[in-house]
Amino acid sequence: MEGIEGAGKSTHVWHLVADLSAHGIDVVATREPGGTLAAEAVRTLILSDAVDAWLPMSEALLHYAARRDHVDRLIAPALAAGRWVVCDRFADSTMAYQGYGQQLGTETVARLHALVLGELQPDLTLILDLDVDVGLDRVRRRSPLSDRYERMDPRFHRRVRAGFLEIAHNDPDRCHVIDAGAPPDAVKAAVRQAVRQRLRVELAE
Ligand code: T5A
Repeated sequence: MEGIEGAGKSTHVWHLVADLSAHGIDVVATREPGGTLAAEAVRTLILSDAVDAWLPMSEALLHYAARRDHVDRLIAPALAAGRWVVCDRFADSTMAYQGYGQQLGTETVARLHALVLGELQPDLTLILDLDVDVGLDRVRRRSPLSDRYERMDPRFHRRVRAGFLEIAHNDPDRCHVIDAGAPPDAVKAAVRQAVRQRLRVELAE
């Protein structure tokens, strides 16, 4: 599940996991940056401190260090055991935030991905698309204490949103864009519909 700040990823990861579990699917919910002890430690490093604490390349390397640990210790073993994995953010976040947002460049992030994870990609990526101001407003209403990215310039967030849409445009077989400005129930129904169609699983209403 991908998208800008406040798009509703966490909310809909949990709805989806509940839907899949109710359908008898053995599913693991996890998040990035994080998901394992080491990756959660990297999360703390990345999300605290000043906006300019990390240079774009250092930050991308930290995200990929965390991701490799997350894949090796949690995601790959779960998949090997036949479980489903629903992840709140994954590699497209590095492409969108560091590649587009921090202007590290898409080629650089793609090379980093190939080096660290080879061709590993999710079977389905749901991109919750939302107006940047609406997303930041939702986040601020939820909690006035913001992390490093939430404090970044709205122009940064607009590049991130455009980045996600370009990722989806370039990889339509894997990515599905959902209007996250719709009411929560409509977003939930769109997520369910996309999972049904793309992963060919029956989910009850
Ligand atoms: N990052 C991460 C990178 O830069 N590179 C990377 O490679 C990776 C993996 C992670 C930060 O790290 C960056 C991106 C992030 O900035 P985080 O704390 O995990 O930090 O932040 P987010 O993933 O952005 O999570 P948020 O909690 O901020 O947003 P969510 O999960 O999209 O939104 P959610 O579900 O918590 O909802 C936000 C609020 O909106 C309401 C919810 O009730 C909640 O109050 N809401 C709605 N309101 C109205 N209508 C709807 N349809 C709504 N859906 C949800």
